[in-house]
Amino acid sequence: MAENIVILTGAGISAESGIKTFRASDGLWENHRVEDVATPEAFFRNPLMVQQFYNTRREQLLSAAIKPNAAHQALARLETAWPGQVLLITQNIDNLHERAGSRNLIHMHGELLKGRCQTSGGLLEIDHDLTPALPCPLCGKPGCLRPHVVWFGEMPLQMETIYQALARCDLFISIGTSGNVYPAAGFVEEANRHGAHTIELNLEPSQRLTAFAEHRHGLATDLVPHYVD
Ligand code: BJW
Repeated sequence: MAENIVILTGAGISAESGIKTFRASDGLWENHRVEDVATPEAFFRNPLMVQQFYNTRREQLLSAAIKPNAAHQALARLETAWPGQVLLITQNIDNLHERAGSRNLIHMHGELLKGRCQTSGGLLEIDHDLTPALPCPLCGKPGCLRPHVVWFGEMPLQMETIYQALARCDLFISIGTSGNVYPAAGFVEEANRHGAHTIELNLEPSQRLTAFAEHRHGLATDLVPHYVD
């Protein structure tokens, strides 16, 4: 029977498409660490600042310059060609995996091009700036529509499906993530526990390096097509 593959991606896979990673030396946003902006407390205290963080990133994602790269494309090819199951779990809120053609995809930290009504939980496609004064199209309350992203202290999305897939997988591949943020940083142990082969593909050794059976270091656009094809 064909092997089941689970792939976890992080900001490093989109770096060569022109999207900044979080923890690189130039990864600060207007001198704020992501840990200080991406929290429900920050949104409560200063919704304008947090909305601006996501407005800037949404505008960038929608610009013509940002496109899927060879690593996103290689993973989409793998999903089509592989006889077993390939589940792609991304921590990224950009849409570059789906634009490259990946379909069996979980956005565990949400999606930049969606907003969520805090009253009803309903989701909306968003291609414009959000501001605290804007009435929510779903419930009418000003400032109610928030970015559909998972902040620190919030539960990442589709965790049950993810843990079920990790329990069944034969191969776990982690690409372009620093291994600083849980629960994603713990997926390698879960895969190990269930007997999967585990491999890290990253620019540099991650925080979780020693948990992986195998690692390769370099640019995602080199490593991923080479590994997959
Ligand atoms: C390249 C490259 C190239 C560059 N090619 N590679 C203490 C211990 C353990 C846990 C906790 C703790 N205290 C608090 C926690 C929990 C907390 C947490 O992990 N905090 C840490 C800071 C310690 N986690 C949470 O709160 C999460 N929720 C939670 O735990 O709920 C409870 C729960 C319980 C039980 C089960 C399940 C849940 C929620 C985390 C939400 C994270 N949200 C963010 C922001 C929102 C989305 C957004 O704005 O985009 O998500 S934070 C930010 O970090 C973002 C990312 O998805 C995430 C991960 O970052 P990533 O992708 O790894 O990026 P970088 O920049 O760190 O790394 C990039 C890597 O790429 C680097 O290694 C480069 O070398 C490499 N690279 N160029 C290949 N060209």
